[in-house]
Amino acid sequence: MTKEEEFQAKIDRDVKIEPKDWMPDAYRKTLIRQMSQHAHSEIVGMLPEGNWITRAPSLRRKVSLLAKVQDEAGHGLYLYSAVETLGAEREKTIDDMIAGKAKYSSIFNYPTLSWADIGAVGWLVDGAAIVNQVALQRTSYGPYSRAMVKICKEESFHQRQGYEIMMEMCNGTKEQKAMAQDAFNRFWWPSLMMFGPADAESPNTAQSMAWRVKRFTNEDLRQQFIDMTIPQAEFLGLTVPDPDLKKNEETGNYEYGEIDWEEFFNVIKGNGPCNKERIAARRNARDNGQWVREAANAYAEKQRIKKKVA
Ligand code: BYC
Repeated sequence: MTKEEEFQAKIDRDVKIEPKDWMPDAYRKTLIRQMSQHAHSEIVGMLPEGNWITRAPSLRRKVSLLAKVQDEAGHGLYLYSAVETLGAEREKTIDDMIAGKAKYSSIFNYPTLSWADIGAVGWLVDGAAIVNQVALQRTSYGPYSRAMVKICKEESFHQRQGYEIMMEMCNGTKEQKAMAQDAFNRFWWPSLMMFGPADAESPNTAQSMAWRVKRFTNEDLRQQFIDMTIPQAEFLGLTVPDPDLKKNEETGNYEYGEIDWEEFFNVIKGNGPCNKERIAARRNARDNGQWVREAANAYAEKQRIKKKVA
């Protein structure tokens, strides 16, 4: 058996690949691409929500939003550490994102215009993230799969935090219900786009499925999310902004209208409503944090020399 065949046989037996194991270069590259983009998404995802921390309507809401945003920072850090186990440099992956060479999730290029958007983000965006990440708990690369287990536990609190905001607004005044509906209208379609292009338009899916990096296709996960979310929208008394949505009684799945793929590709090319603002915020954070990284490295170096001398 060649090294490649041995590797694939291991994958087929569902044995996890660990950092020191032999792996094809293309597998390593795919993981670095997906995992670093996942890490960037967690960090950029803090921005639209962070926007509402100072304006949360009560202390209780502020505390839970703060905790959620802090969790996202943690998720980014686990994922950057997992990327480093593949030999990639964290700083280089961040530079690639700032230069527009590496992506982050399209969803974070939409603005959060009202408090109801914080409800919609928790409910829909974290809801979509959970569907994707529950599947990734079984991904073939050990460190990624283990990071996902911890992340999923925290995401379910995030989703409930969002849904609770939506429940309260939908049971509130007419104006609050209208705000919830407006947030739903704006976040529904971009949430569906989070799962990526249709399978026929997804260049990476076939190989990633064969390597079990991805356990389901983009369309399978999107369908799972829709089937899970429609009953939740009905419970809230919200109208799904899709006139073509209907349940197929035979399959039990909801059939949905055409996704605006032109909008999606435009957003991932850098032309969404907030792309420039998000990248500028990340660039500032990198540049303003440079002295902290230099000081930390200098301190670590000093400790290393001290140890060597002693
Ligand atoms: N946005 O061949 P495809 C969160 C790109 S954050 C932008 O299907 P793949 C949270 C794709 O990268 C959730 N780009 O790719 C945080 C590829 O371009 P490149 C983040 C997208 O990798 C804070 C091209 O389109 N979750 O949970 O097989 C607050 C062709 O696509 C998107 C993850 O990152 C998109 N939506 O499948 C709240 C999950 N979709 O890379 C919540 C991990 C596609 O060749 N990632 N593209 O230049 C994945 O599961 C997969 O990478 C994807 C895409 C399903 C996203």
